[in-house]
Amino acid sequence: MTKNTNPSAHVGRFLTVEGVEGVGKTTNIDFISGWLEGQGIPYIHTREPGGTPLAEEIRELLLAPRKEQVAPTAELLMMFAARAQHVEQVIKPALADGKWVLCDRFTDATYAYQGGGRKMDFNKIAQLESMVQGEFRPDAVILLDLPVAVGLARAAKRGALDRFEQEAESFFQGVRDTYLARAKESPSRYWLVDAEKSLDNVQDQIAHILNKIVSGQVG
Ligand code: T5A
Repeated sequence: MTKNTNPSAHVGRFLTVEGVEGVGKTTNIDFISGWLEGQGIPYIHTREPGGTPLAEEIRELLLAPRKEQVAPTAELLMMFAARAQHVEQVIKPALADGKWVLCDRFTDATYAYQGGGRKMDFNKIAQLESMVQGEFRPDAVILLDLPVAVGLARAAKRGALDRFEQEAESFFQGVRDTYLARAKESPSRYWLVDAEKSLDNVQDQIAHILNKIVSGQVG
């Protein structure tokens, strides 16, 4: 791999990776990390919910299976509480330092899971997004897409299911539909990847996208 000499590669970019359960985010984020290293692009890798000690504690609260029903509003507020901490303590400082931020999920996941999955009002999510982030948004979203049943089967092979993974298939169908609708609404920000293909094929698609992002092309 030749190093990137394009000066725009050395301006911090905020890149997020999204998709339903088992779509291969973790696997492909490792691939993206290797690609950025190969290009000599400074970056940090982080995740949501989480990314700071406080936000990671909130993640544990959110993901732990529990007998008590979690009120959707409580879940939504915890997602944004973790995000507020993460954006201020980690994401913005890294971007200000000229680093790329590679983030496993961000606010698009809130629209997809709390909006599309839990059926919470998208306007309420937008209000919180505005309160926590102002106009701050990812520069690019890589959306890994596959049929829900395929992703759930992959996720089930990994062992114990967290609180979200225990939801019904219809919940994840709402998640996937919302991601796809958002990608359609904002084609300049979303890059769609067919994640049902073999891992080699998926990573070829991602490398192609990364080359375009580095060279400043839109989605
Ligand atoms: N959440 C999050 C919200 O509800 N609202 C929010 O605002 C946010 C930010 C935690 C949960 O929080 C929710 C969504 C989530 O339920 P998470 O940790 O990102 O988020 O949880 P998961 O989606 O479960 O992420 P995982 O990392 O556990 O799964 P991945 O990354 O999608 O899948 P991965 O890479 O582990 O791959 C799964 C398996 O498939 C294989 C892999 O080898 C692995 O075994 N695989 C393939 N197999 C065949 N072909 C391919 N192309 C393959 N790619 C991967």
